[in-house]
Amino acid sequence: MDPRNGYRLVVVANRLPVHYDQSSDERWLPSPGGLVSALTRVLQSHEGLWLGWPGVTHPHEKPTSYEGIDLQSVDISQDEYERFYLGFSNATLWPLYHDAIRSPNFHRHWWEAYVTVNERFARAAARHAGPGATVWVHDYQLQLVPQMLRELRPDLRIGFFLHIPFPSIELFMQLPWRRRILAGLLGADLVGFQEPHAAANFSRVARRLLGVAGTDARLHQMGREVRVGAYPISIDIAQISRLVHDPAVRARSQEIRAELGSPEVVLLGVDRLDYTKGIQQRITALAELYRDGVLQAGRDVIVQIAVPSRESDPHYERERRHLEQSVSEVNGENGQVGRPVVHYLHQNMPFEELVALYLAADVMLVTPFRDGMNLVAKEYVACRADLTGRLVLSEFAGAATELRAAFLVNPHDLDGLKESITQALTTDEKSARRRMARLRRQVASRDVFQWADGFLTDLAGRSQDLDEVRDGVDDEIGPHGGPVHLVEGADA
Ligand code: GDG
Repeated sequence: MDPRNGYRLVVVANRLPVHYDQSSDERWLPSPGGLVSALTRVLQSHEGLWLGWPGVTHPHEKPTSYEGIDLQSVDISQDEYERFYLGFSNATLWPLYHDAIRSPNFHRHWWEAYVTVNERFARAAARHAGPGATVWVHDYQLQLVPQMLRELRPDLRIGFFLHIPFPSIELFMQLPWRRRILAGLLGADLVGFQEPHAAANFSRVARRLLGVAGTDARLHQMGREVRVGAYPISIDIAQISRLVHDPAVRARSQEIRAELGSPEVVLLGVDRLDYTKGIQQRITALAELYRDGVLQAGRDVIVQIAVPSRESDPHYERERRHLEQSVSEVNGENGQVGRPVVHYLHQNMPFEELVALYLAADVMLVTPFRDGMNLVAKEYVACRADLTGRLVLSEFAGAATELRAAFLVNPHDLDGLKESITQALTTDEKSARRRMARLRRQVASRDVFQWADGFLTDLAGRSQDLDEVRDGVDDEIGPHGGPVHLVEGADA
């Protein structure tokens, strides 16, 4: 491909797949994760371009390539960082789309910055995409880009995928700019969500608010057809399998158990430190289980990894303070010198270490109040090749739509949370193994590469008709890894 004629495939995401690291000589380091691997591989095979913000407001030098793919930076000023990123993206849309578990703030000057930055992304995509190219736009920070881009470049094929939940109509209606956001998304040819329920929420609110015609799967907007579907994201299963069978990782997992004092049971939580993840509530439930005698100091140990996130945001800072206070209270009441009951780490770690932790954990606690998918749940399952391990999973994580064999829980219900953890701890081995086998079959049915291929295949229009796929599939996952058949709990 000759970049002067434009790229055949452009991924547009708020962040580039690299980040600036001041403590490193290399400066630009890869941002790890299955999504980055999947999109990188797709872009490599199409010689495509990744367009995004490098994560710093005034980079001295900009990254131009990563793993053989071209990168194009979109700049964001400090003022825009505050209004577009911290403000509208993370303090308006993020809480609103996560069931408003914190009150969303609505400010016109934040919205203005959101429009300006989305325009900049759309113009950059329009500049770099070749004739008739495919542009895949990602996530809630860029919901206006599809329509803006279509106006600039009607020849493009545009896909949009939302990584977080799409809220119920009642909540979405709160948004003062709700029509603009909907119109922005309807600029795409295919709008993808993590769950059928989210897809249905979107189609219904589009019909109600904009009077758009169509079904939950197909909408008709100004003479165009917009397809809507669920494409539940997955993980890099092969990478995890490699690590699970790596002797060094296995040895490390045993070492971790020894370092924890060789307890009988290790319970693990791994989350970005975010109020949506329900970490605080989980620690409260665990503290009560120690008090009730279900958990015993010395016998049962908790490891909570809270990955630093959005640290410049005062809400996140407060969340961290509360959490750390709770952790210290549980340890104060139940721990011994050199033997805390909660091992709390507020840090990033290499993925190998994370896999060693997954291998070391008997019970995995994934209890967000709301989550688009939650990849940690799938990663844990992918690690348990010997069918050991028990997964406690929130009903409000997108992953619960697929992982029905987990110990499902409503994290708002503290007693229910305690009961589910107790059930996970006490269920007999045979039925726990049966559950894990079912979970593993589900996770193995599609990896993140099939997810990306599935979305792009449908965007290219080469796949079966979406409705046909829906009508013809009984289990949760369709061919090409998506779309997904409507499941229990989704509205009729
Ligand atoms: C959004 C949506 C949706 C965590 N700590 C470390 C580390 N991780 C990796 C995990 C996992 C990923 O980060 C976290 O993924 P989640 O899905 O849990 O969460 P979000 O960051 O909230 O992501 C979410 C996702 O987008 C994808 O669509 O599932 O619902 O909110 O892969 O392994 N990786 C490394 N070190 C760590 O310390 N290397």
